[in-house]
Amino acid sequence: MLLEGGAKKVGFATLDTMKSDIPGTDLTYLLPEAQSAVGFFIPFDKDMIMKYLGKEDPTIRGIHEQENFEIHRKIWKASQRVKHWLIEQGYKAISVIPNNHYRTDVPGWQTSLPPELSLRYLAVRSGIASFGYSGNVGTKEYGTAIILGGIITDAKLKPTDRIPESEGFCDKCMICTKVCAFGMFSEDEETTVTIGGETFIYSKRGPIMRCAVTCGGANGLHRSGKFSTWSPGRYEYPENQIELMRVCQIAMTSQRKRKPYKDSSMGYQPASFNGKYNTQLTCGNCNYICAGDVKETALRYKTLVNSGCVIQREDGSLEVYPPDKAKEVFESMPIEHQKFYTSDYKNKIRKTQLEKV
Ligand code: B12
Ligand code: SF4
Ligand code: SF4
Repeated sequence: MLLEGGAKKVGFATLDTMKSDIPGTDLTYLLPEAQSAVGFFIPFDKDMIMKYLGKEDPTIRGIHEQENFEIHRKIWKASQRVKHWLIEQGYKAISVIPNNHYRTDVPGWQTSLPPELSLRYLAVRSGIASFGYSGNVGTKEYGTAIILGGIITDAKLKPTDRIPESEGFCDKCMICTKVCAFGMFSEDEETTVTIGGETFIYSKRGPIMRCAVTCGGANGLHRSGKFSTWSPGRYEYPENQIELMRVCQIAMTSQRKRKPYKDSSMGYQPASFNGKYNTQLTCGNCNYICAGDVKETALRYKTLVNSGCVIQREDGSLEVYPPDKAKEVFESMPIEHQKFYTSDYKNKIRKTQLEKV
């Protein structure tokens, strides 16, 4: 049923194989009677990834966002079909909401975003994918550009084996570490987790806010200044936690004052904002860059770093220019508009006043 619904690989885990001291692996949180879980994934379209990374034209962001939502919908539909079938057979079953749903019983969940069940841990333990250095999981065929799904049940399913470490797709080329504008994961430190007696290694996570402020669309400019995500935000790279919190506060407040991107997709409402503000997807670079094949990954990287920088006009439309031209066009816009995208504007106002004097 899952394969019919678009899944490329399906695996099984049990209470034993998911046993660990990490709360995100606890199958009984969503279903107290749980015995097993089913993990699966659906990949992104490879041509669309190239268009998105290459910012082929300003309409691509919206088209890609729709594809992303559509894959999540497919995952939900396929999970629900299996869930209902299991229930008809007399078992208990529940589908895992694939994203944007957290354990609201954990104090401060709005910033730590604890999953009800970590679909990555389920994926690696059930052997449908393995960890990439970025923390995204993937396979040799699809790289990390896959979206995960899961179903929990009290049926006793036979577990499938993990992918042995030596057979994983990640060759530590480290390209994924070069594409995150705000450096969400470490280039040299690793995290080790043990699940059901098996050990998995990936990069040490930085503060979640490094991703939230960029993937959430408030910032887009890469620390190199040479390319951006699809976000027109142009904030300085925060070197430490205090700087990060300062940038987050300014960038996220300003983001709410920007016009929505004028394209075919209006985004979604993140749970952590109480559904008050819409977010339009602008990054996912670490997820899309890795093709699972070193040559293809290098080509995607070349495409991204040469894709230019995005700016937003007063009417909400996005435009893409080479980095220097983007800076020039941005700086030619009224300061009242620039202030929604940079924290530099106070210096600019001061400079303009001085020039007038
Ligand atoms: C929370 C979340 C985020 C947060 C935090 C990411 C993170 N690393 O945890 C933010 C907003 C930053 C984020 C970003 C992204 N995400 Co996200 N996200 C999730 C979510 C809901 C849970 C992630 C998770 O499992 N974290 C746990 C582990 C893997 O992360 P960890 O920090 O190393 O875990 C430590 C602690 O968090 C703690 N812990 C783990 N679980 C729990 C639970 C509790 C209760 C507590 C207290 C602690 C705890 O113990 C761990 C070891 O120290 C899942 C959906 C789901 N239900 O699984 C999607 C998911 C992981 N996201 C996904 C994607 C694609 C992204 C992005 C690419 C953004 C995008 N455009 O979609 C980026 C990638 C960032 C990166 N390099 O990791 C995909 C990943 C697909 C893949 N191929 O791997 C998922 C699986 C959604 C899906 N259905 O496919 N995400
Ligand atoms: S880009 Fe892919 S293969 Fe290279 S280090 Fe990152 S996850 Fe591993
Ligand atoms: S989704 Fe973007 S901002 Fe978030 S960790 Fe990946 S590259 Fe960084």
